[in-house]
Amino acid sequence: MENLYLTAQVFADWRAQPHEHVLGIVRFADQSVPSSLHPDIPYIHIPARALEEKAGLYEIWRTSTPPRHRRQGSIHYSVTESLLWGCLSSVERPGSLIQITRAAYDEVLDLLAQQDMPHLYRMWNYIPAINRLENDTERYRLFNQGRQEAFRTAGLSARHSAAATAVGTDGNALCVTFLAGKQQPLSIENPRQISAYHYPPQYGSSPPVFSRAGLVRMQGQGVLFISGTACIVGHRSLHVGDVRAQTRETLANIAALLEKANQQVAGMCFNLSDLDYKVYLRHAGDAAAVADELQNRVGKSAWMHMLQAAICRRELLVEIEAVARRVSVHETTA
Ligand code: 3EB
Repeated sequence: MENLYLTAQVFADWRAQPHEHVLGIVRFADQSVPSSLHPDIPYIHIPARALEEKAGLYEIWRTSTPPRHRRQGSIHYSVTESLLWGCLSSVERPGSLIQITRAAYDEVLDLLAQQDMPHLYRMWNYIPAINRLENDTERYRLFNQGRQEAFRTAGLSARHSAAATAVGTDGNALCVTFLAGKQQPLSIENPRQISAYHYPPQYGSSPPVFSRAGLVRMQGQGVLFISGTACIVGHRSLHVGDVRAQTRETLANIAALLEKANQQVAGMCFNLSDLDYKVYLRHAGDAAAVADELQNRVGKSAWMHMLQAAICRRELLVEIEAVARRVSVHETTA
Protein backbone atom coordinates (compact mmCIF):
# COMPACT_ATOMS: atom_id res chain seq x y z
CA MET A 1 0.00 0.00 0.00
CA GLU A 2 1.18 3.50 -0.67
CA ASN A 3 -0.20 7.01 -0.75
CA LEU A 4 1.07 9.65 -3.09
CA TYR A 5 0.35 13.31 -3.58
CA LEU A 6 0.08 14.89 -7.00
CA THR A 7 -0.72 18.43 -7.98
CA ALA A 8 -3.61 18.78 -10.41
CA GLN A 9 -1.19 19.29 -13.28
CA VAL A 10 0.77 16.10 -12.60
CA PHE A 11 -2.46 14.26 -11.92
CA ALA A 12 -3.66 15.10 -15.42
CA ASP A 13 -0.74 13.07 -16.86
CA TRP A 14 -0.96 10.33 -14.27
CA ARG A 15 -4.65 9.88 -15.05
CA ALA A 16 -3.81 8.71 -18.55
CA GLN A 17 -2.06 5.62 -17.19
CA PRO A 18 -3.91 2.44 -16.26
CA HIS A 19 -4.89 2.35 -12.59
CA GLU A 20 -5.92 -1.15 -11.68
CA HIS A 21 -4.46 -0.74 -8.24
CA VAL A 22 -6.10 2.43 -7.01
CA LEU A 23 -8.02 2.20 -3.74
CA GLY A 24 -9.31 5.73 -3.83
CA ILE A 25 -8.62 9.36 -4.58
CA VAL A 26 -9.04 12.43 -2.40
CA ARG A 27 -9.00 15.82 -4.07
CA PHE A 28 -8.37 18.92 -1.97
CA ALA A 29 -9.44 22.14 -3.65
CA ASP A 30 -11.75 25.14 -3.33
CA GLN A 31 -13.93 24.10 -6.22
CA SER A 32 -15.44 20.70 -6.78
CA VAL A 33 -15.03 18.98 -10.13
CA PRO A 34 -16.38 15.56 -11.10
CA SER A 35 -14.01 12.61 -11.01
CA SER A 36 -12.14 12.20 -14.26
CA LEU A 37 -11.42 8.55 -13.50
CA HIS A 38 -13.63 5.53 -13.93
CA PRO A 39 -16.77 6.06 -11.82
CA ASP A 40 -16.16 2.81 -9.94
CA ILE A 41 -13.03 4.23 -8.33
CA PRO A 42 -13.86 5.89 -5.00
CA TYR A 43 -13.32 9.63 -5.24
CA ILE A 44 -14.04 12.41 -2.78
CA HIS A 45 -13.62 16.16 -3.01
CA ILE A 46 -12.65 17.93 0.22
CA PRO A 47 -13.37 21.68 0.15
CA ALA A 48 -9.99 22.83 1.46
CA ARG A 49 -7.55 24.99 -0.45
CA ALA A 50 -4.31 23.38 -1.61
CA LEU A 51 -1.59 25.97 -1.21
CA GLU A 52 0.77 24.60 -3.86
CA GLU A 53 -1.65 24.80 -6.72
CA LYS A 54 -5.05 26.42 -6.99
CA ALA A 55 -6.36 23.58 -9.13
CA GLY A 56 -5.91 21.20 -6.23
CA LEU A 57 -3.90 18.47 -4.56
CA TYR A 58 -4.68 14.83 -5.22
CA GLU A 59 -4.06 12.16 -2.60
CA ILE A 60 -3.94 8.74 -4.19
CA TRP A 61 -4.13 5.47 -2.28
CA ARG A 62 -3.04 2.33 -4.09
CA THR A 63 -2.00 -1.25 -3.47
CA SER A 64 0.05 -3.96 -5.09
CA THR A 65 -3.02 -6.11 -5.77
CA PRO A 66 -6.09 -5.02 -7.72
CA PRO A 67 -8.98 -4.11 -5.40
CA ARG A 68 -12.69 -4.52 -5.96
CA HIS A 69 -14.69 -1.29 -5.88
CA ARG A 70 -18.05 -1.25 -4.13
CA ARG A 71 -20.74 1.04 -2.73
CA GLN A 72 -22.83 0.52 0.35
CA GLY A 73 -25.13 3.14 1.84
CA SER A 74 -23.21 6.39 1.75
CA ILE A 75 -19.80 4.68 1.60
CA HIS A 76 -17.81 4.19 -1.60
CA TYR A 77 -14.97 1.77 -0.94
CA SER A 78 -12.30 -0.51 -2.36
CA VAL A 79 -11.32 -3.81 -0.86
CA THR A 80 -8.43 -6.27 -1.29
CA GLU A 81 -7.59 -9.48 0.63
CA SER A 82 -6.21 -7.48 3.51
CA LEU A 83 -7.19 -3.80 3.18
CA LEU A 84 -10.28 -1.67 2.84
CA TRP A 85 -10.20 2.03 1.92
CA GLY A 86 -13.39 4.06 1.89
CA CYS A 87 -14.89 7.53 1.84
CA LEU A 88 -18.20 9.17 2.52
CA SER A 89 -19.64 12.62 2.72
CA SER A 90 -22.77 13.48 4.64
CA VAL A 91 -24.50 16.79 4.03
CA GLU A 92 -25.46 18.46 7.25
CA ARG A 93 -28.88 19.85 8.05
CA PRO A 94 -28.75 22.56 10.74
CA GLY A 95 -28.33 21.08 14.19
CA SER A 96 -27.53 17.57 13.01
CA LEU A 97 -23.75 17.27 13.46
CA ILE A 98 -23.89 14.78 16.35
CA GLN A 99 -26.39 12.62 14.50
CA ILE A 100 -24.63 12.60 11.14
CA THR A 101 -21.28 11.87 12.81
CA ARG A 102 -22.80 9.01 14.74
CA ALA A 103 -24.51 7.70 11.60
CA ALA A 104 -21.31 7.96 9.52
CA TYR A 105 -19.28 6.07 12.11
CA ASP A 106 -22.02 3.47 12.59
CA GLU A 107 -21.98 2.86 8.85
CA VAL A 108 -18.20 2.58 8.71
CA LEU A 109 -18.03 0.20 11.68
CA ASP A 110 -20.88 -1.94 10.28
CA LEU A 111 -19.17 -2.21 6.92
CA LEU A 112 -15.87 -3.23 8.51
CA ALA A 113 -17.54 -5.90 10.63
CA GLN A 114 -19.39 -7.20 7.60
CA GLN A 115 -16.27 -7.31 5.43
CA ASP A 116 -14.22 -8.88 8.20
CA MET A 117 -11.80 -5.93 8.23
CA PRO A 118 -12.14 -5.31 11.95
CA HIS A 119 -9.20 -2.96 12.48
CA LEU A 120 -9.25 0.71 11.64
CA TYR A 121 -5.77 1.92 10.72
CA ARG A 122 -6.48 5.54 9.96
CA MET A 123 -9.42 7.95 9.86
CA TRP A 124 -9.62 11.45 8.40
CA ASN A 125 -12.47 13.73 9.41
CA TYR A 126 -13.19 17.02 7.61
CA ILE A 127 -15.74 18.95 9.63
CA PRO A 128 -17.72 21.99 8.42
CA ALA A 129 -17.30 25.12 10.61
CA ILE A 130 -15.30 23.07 13.12
CA ASN A 131 -14.74 25.94 15.59
CA ARG A 132 -18.18 27.51 15.43
CA LEU A 133 -20.32 27.49 18.56
CA GLU A 134 -23.69 25.83 18.45
CA ASN A 135 -25.77 26.40 21.59
CA ASP A 136 -22.54 27.37 23.38
CA THR A 137 -20.75 24.18 22.41
CA GLU A 138 -17.97 24.13 19.85
CA ARG A 139 -18.89 21.95 16.91
CA TYR A 140 -15.69 19.89 17.19
CA ARG A 141 -17.02 18.78 20.57
CA LEU A 142 -20.35 17.79 19.03
CA PHE A 143 -18.41 15.75 16.49
CA ASN A 144 -16.53 14.10 19.37
CA GLN A 145 -19.80 13.17 21.02
CA GLY A 146 -21.15 11.48 17.89
CA ARG A 147 -17.88 9.65 17.28
CA GLN A 148 -17.59 8.46 20.86
CA GLU A 149 -21.19 7.18 20.88
CA ALA A 150 -20.55 5.11 17.77
CA PHE A 151 -17.31 3.58 19.11
CA ARG A 152 -18.92 2.89 22.46
CA THR A 153 -21.97 1.23 20.93
CA ALA A 154 -19.71 -0.95 18.81
CA GLY A 155 -17.86 -1.98 21.98
CA LEU A 156 -14.53 -0.59 20.81
CA SER A 157 -12.15 0.63 23.47
CA ALA A 158 -10.33 3.95 23.17
CA ARG A 159 -7.04 2.15 23.74
CA HIS A 160 -7.39 0.45 20.39
CA SER A 161 -8.65 3.51 18.56
CA ALA A 162 -7.24 4.43 15.18
CA ALA A 163 -4.80 7.12 14.26
CA ALA A 164 -6.83 10.10 13.01
CA THR A 165 -7.08 13.64 11.76
CA ALA A 166 -9.96 16.01 12.46
CA VAL A 167 -9.78 19.43 10.81
CA GLY A 168 -12.16 21.93 9.30
CA THR A 169 -13.55 22.12 5.80
CA ASP A 170 -15.18 25.00 3.93
CA GLY A 171 -18.09 22.88 2.71
CA ASN A 172 -21.38 21.90 4.31
CA ALA A 173 -20.78 18.15 4.44
CA LEU A 174 -18.94 16.03 6.97
CA CYS A 175 -16.33 14.15 4.93
CA VAL A 176 -14.71 11.00 6.24
CA THR A 177 -12.06 8.83 4.65
CA PHE A 178 -10.61 5.72 6.23
CA LEU A 179 -8.28 2.79 5.86
CA ALA A 180 -8.88 -0.51 7.63
CA GLY A 181 -7.58 -4.04 7.47
CA LYS A 182 -7.26 -7.54 8.87
CA GLN A 183 -4.34 -6.90 11.16
CA GLN A 184 -4.47 -5.33 14.57
CA PRO A 185 -2.25 -2.25 14.50
CA LEU A 186 0.17 -1.48 17.26
CA SER A 187 -1.11 1.75 18.84
CA ILE A 188 1.59 4.24 19.74
CA GLU A 189 1.03 7.08 22.18
CA ASN A 190 3.23 10.13 22.59
CA PRO A 191 5.12 10.41 25.89
CA ARG A 192 5.00 14.21 25.56
CA GLN A 193 1.21 14.25 25.32
CA ILE A 194 -1.66 12.90 27.35
CA SER A 195 -3.59 10.40 25.26
CA ALA A 196 -6.41 12.34 23.58
CA TYR A 197 -8.98 9.88 24.97
CA HIS A 198 -7.77 10.92 28.45
CA TYR A 199 -8.01 14.69 27.90
CA PRO A 200 -9.61 16.37 30.94
CA PRO A 201 -13.24 17.56 30.60
CA GLN A 202 -12.24 21.19 29.93
CA TYR A 203 -11.83 20.09 26.28
CA GLY A 204 -15.34 18.68 26.10
CA SER A 205 -17.43 16.10 27.90
CA SER A 206 -16.68 13.43 25.27
CA PRO A 207 -12.95 13.10 24.65
CA PRO A 208 -11.58 12.72 21.13
CA VAL A 209 -11.19 9.01 20.46
CA PHE A 210 -8.01 8.48 18.46
CA SER A 211 -4.47 7.24 18.98
CA ARG A 212 -1.35 9.30 18.25
CA ALA A 213 -0.02 6.76 15.74
CA GLY A 214 -0.57 3.21 14.58
CA LEU A 215 1.94 0.76 13.13
CA VAL A 216 0.85 -1.95 10.73
CA ARG A 217 2.91 -4.60 9.01
CA MET A 218 2.19 -4.91 5.31
CA GLN A 219 4.17 -7.25 3.07
CA GLY A 220 7.42 -6.89 4.93
CA GLN A 221 7.02 -3.14 5.41
CA GLY A 222 6.29 -1.39 8.64
CA VAL A 223 3.79 1.37 7.90
CA LEU A 224 3.39 4.03 10.55
CA PHE A 225 0.27 6.20 10.39
CA ILE A 226 0.96 9.42 12.27
CA SER A 227 -2.17 11.23 13.40
CA GLY A 228 -2.74 14.91 12.94
CA THR A 229 -0.23 16.37 15.40
CA ALA A 230 -0.33 19.84 16.85
CA CYS A 231 1.40 22.06 19.37
CA ILE A 232 -0.03 20.30 22.42
CA VAL A 233 2.17 19.24 25.33
CA GLY A 234 0.47 17.34 28.13
CA HIS A 235 -3.04 18.45 27.26
CA ARG A 236 -2.29 22.17 26.79
CA SER A 237 -1.85 24.20 23.63
CA LEU A 238 1.46 26.05 23.75
CA HIS A 239 2.93 29.05 21.89
CA VAL A 240 -0.39 30.77 21.29
CA GLY A 241 -0.06 33.24 18.40
CA ASP A 242 3.41 32.03 17.30
CA VAL A 243 3.15 29.82 14.23
CA ARG A 244 6.89 29.18 14.00
CA ALA A 245 7.11 27.98 17.61
CA GLN A 246 3.96 25.90 17.10
CA THR A 247 5.57 24.22 14.10
CA ARG A 248 8.76 23.43 16.04
CA GLU A 249 6.79 21.99 18.96
CA THR A 250 4.64 19.93 16.59
CA LEU A 251 7.78 18.50 14.97
CA ALA A 252 9.16 17.71 18.43
CA ASN A 253 5.93 15.78 19.04
CA ILE A 254 6.34 13.86 15.79
CA ALA A 255 9.99 13.15 16.60
CA ALA A 256 8.95 11.79 20.01
CA LEU A 257 6.39 9.53 18.33
CA LEU A 258 8.99 8.17 15.92
CA GLU A 259 11.34 7.51 18.81
CA LYS A 260 8.59 5.69 20.68
CA ALA A 261 7.80 3.59 17.59
CA ASN A 262 11.49 2.73 17.21
CA GLN A 263 11.60 1.62 20.87
CA GLN A 264 8.40 -0.41 20.69
CA VAL A 265 9.39 -2.30 17.57
CA ALA A 266 12.67 -4.17 17.33
CA GLY A 267 14.67 -3.20 14.26
CA MET A 268 12.66 -0.07 13.41
CA CYS A 269 14.37 3.17 12.53
CA PHE A 270 11.85 5.76 11.48
CA ASN A 271 13.38 9.15 10.89
CA LEU A 272 11.92 12.64 10.43
CA SER A 273 13.70 13.00 7.11
CA ASP A 274 11.86 9.98 5.60
CA LEU A 275 8.41 11.46 5.92
CA ASP A 276 6.09 13.02 3.37
CA TYR A 277 4.28 15.66 5.43
CA LYS A 278 0.71 16.83 5.02
CA VAL A 279 0.35 20.19 6.71
CA TYR A 280 -2.91 21.95 7.61
CA LEU A 281 -2.65 25.71 8.13
CA ARG A 282 -5.31 27.88 9.67
CA HIS A 283 -3.97 30.88 7.73
CA ALA A 284 -2.63 30.51 4.20
CA GLY A 285 -0.29 33.41 4.89
CA ASP A 286 1.72 31.26 7.33
CA ALA A 287 2.85 28.87 4.58
CA ALA A 288 6.32 30.33 4.09
CA ALA A 289 7.11 30.46 7.82
CA VAL A 290 5.93 26.88 8.39
CA ALA A 291 7.82 25.58 5.35
CA ASP A 292 10.95 27.32 6.62
CA GLU A 293 10.66 25.74 10.09
CA LEU A 294 10.00 22.33 8.58
CA GLN A 295 13.04 22.59 6.34
CA ASN A 296 15.20 23.80 9.21
CA ARG A 297 14.31 20.71 11.20
CA VAL A 298 13.96 18.07 8.51
CA GLY A 299 16.21 19.28 5.69
CA LYS A 300 15.89 21.43 2.59
CA SER A 301 14.57 18.52 0.55
CA ALA A 302 11.67 17.86 2.94
CA TRP A 303 8.48 16.66 1.26
CA MET A 304 5.40 18.60 2.27
CA HIS A 305 1.94 19.37 1.02
CA MET A 306 0.04 22.28 2.47
CA LEU A 307 -3.67 22.73 2.83
CA GLN A 308 -5.66 25.52 4.37
CA ALA A 309 -7.98 24.19 7.06
CA ALA A 310 -9.15 25.21 10.50
CA ILE A 311 -7.67 23.21 13.39
CA CYS A 312 -9.78 21.77 16.19
CA ARG A 313 -8.68 24.25 18.84
CA ARG A 314 -9.02 27.94 18.04
CA GLU A 315 -5.52 28.79 19.25
CA LEU A 316 -3.82 26.17 17.09
CA LEU A 317 -2.45 27.47 13.81
CA VAL A 318 -0.90 24.34 12.33
CA GLU A 319 -1.39 20.58 12.36
CA ILE A 320 0.85 18.03 10.66
CA GLU A 321 0.28 14.37 9.73
CA ALA A 322 2.33 11.81 7.87
CA VAL A 323 2.66 8.21 6.81
CA ALA A 324 6.06 6.60 7.27
CA ARG A 325 7.23 3.38 5.66
CA ARG A 326 10.15 1.15 6.57
CA VAL A 327 11.22 -2.22 5.25
CA SER A 328 12.02 -5.23 7.45
CA VAL A 329 9.99 -5.20 10.60
CA HIS A 330 11.15 -7.91 12.92
CA GLU A 331 9.24 -8.50 16.12
CA THR A 332 6.70 -6.30 17.72
CA THR A 333 6.82 -5.89 21.45
CA ALA A 334 4.47 -4.27 23.97
C1 3EB B 1 -4.94 17.04 19.29
O1 3EB B 1 -3.86 16.46 19.43
C2 3EB B 1 -5.04 17.92 18.10
O2 3EB B 1 -10.16 14.45 16.95
O3 3EB B 1 -9.50 12.91 15.56
C3 3EB B 1 -5.47 15.74 16.03
C4 3EB B 1 -5.72 14.52 15.40
C5 3EB B 1 -6.48 16.39 16.68
C6 3EB B 1 -6.98 13.94 15.45
C7 3EB B 1 -9.31 13.95 16.23
C8 3EB B 1 -7.74 15.80 16.74
C9 3EB B 1 -7.99 14.59 16.14
O4 3EB B 1 -5.86 16.95 20.09
C10 3EB B 1 -6.26 17.71 17.31
